[in-house]
Amino acid sequence: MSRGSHTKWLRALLVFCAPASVLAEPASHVASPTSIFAPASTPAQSIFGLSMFVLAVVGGVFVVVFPLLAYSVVKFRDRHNDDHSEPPQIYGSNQVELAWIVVPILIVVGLFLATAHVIASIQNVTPPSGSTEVVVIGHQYWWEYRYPDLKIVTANELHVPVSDPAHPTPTFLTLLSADTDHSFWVPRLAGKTDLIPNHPNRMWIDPHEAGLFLGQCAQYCGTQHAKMLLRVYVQPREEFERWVRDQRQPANASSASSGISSGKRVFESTACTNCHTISGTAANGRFGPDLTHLMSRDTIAAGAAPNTPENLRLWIRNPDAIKPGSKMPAMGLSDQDVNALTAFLETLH
Ligand code: HEC
Ligand SMILES: [Cu+2]
Repeated sequence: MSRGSHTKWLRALLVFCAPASVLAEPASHVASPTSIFAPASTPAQSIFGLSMFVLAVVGGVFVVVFPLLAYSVVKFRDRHNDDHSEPPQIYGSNQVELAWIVVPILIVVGLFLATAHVIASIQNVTPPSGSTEVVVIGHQYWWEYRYPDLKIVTANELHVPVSDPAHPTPTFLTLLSADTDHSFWVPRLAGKTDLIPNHPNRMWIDPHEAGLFLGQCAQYCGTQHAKMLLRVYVQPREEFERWVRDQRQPANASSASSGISSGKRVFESTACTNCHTISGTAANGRFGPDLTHLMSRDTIAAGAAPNTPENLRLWIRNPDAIKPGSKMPAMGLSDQDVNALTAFLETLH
């Protein structure tokens, strides 16, 4: 072999081994915030364990089969001095035939049982006391979150408490859709579950550590499907309870300055109220996100943009500038009205 072909083989080997080195990296160093290799919740851990088991089994098959294949390819390759007559033929061998039927069946049955076990262990869980119930409603292109017991309605940023594995306080999600199919997938917390119109689905998460967990609508649902991002804020118990208290307050629609009160007037006298709710005002629309505590959110439009005054102004003037094809219309308001509206929205803590 020449030097050139040596480096070629080496490079091929490196490409081949790269995925394995990703697996070997410790969970905390995983670069992607949506890595399935860094599970932080029981359902995600079970799925991760199953993936590793399947990978080990198929890896074992590969390790046995590939060298045999490579050996035969090299050993029995066409040589120039071959006489090209047929090798001796063998008909029927009970041992060989049994081996290649029974062994694969055992492997497939093993994979089937392991998968069925994981599915059952995730699905057959009844909510323990102390668990949180959330109704998740998928909309084109945003998420509605309702906490029926806590009487909270919010959007796009799901808040849940940390669950100590010794005393689990999981969060159970009932998944609904207002229009078409969506799919809830936060890879570090759980597997993917669809939101299907007229077919409520259930899933649960019990995040073991605090932090922000990201995901993405995982079922194509229309033009802005790609900007239908999932943000799950996992908080220590006290912090979560503080969030709950704040969300239960009525809107802080103080009209301290004349700019703010004129913004409130614009809001209440235009179609905003048909699509949006602000508790304590006449606005009770449900087509768009609840804005009662808009300023408690880090992002707007399902994670499409940070929640800054500039982005709010841009969004109200022309939603398509941030999310082309979103279901909120540009209202054609004057600059003055847009500024007043933005000032008003910024009081919604
Ligand atoms: C026809 C219904 C409709 C009208 C009218 C409407 N909106 Fe919206 N609005 C939506 C929808 C739908 C979304 C979610 C868009 C998305 O994320 O894809 C939205 C999102 C928003 C958001 C971002 C909220 C968040 O948490 O992501 C703000 C702020 C907002 N609208 C303000 C307004 C204001 C102010 C008006 C009046 C000038 C208004 N909207 C009029 C439907 C409407
Ligand atoms: Cu979607």
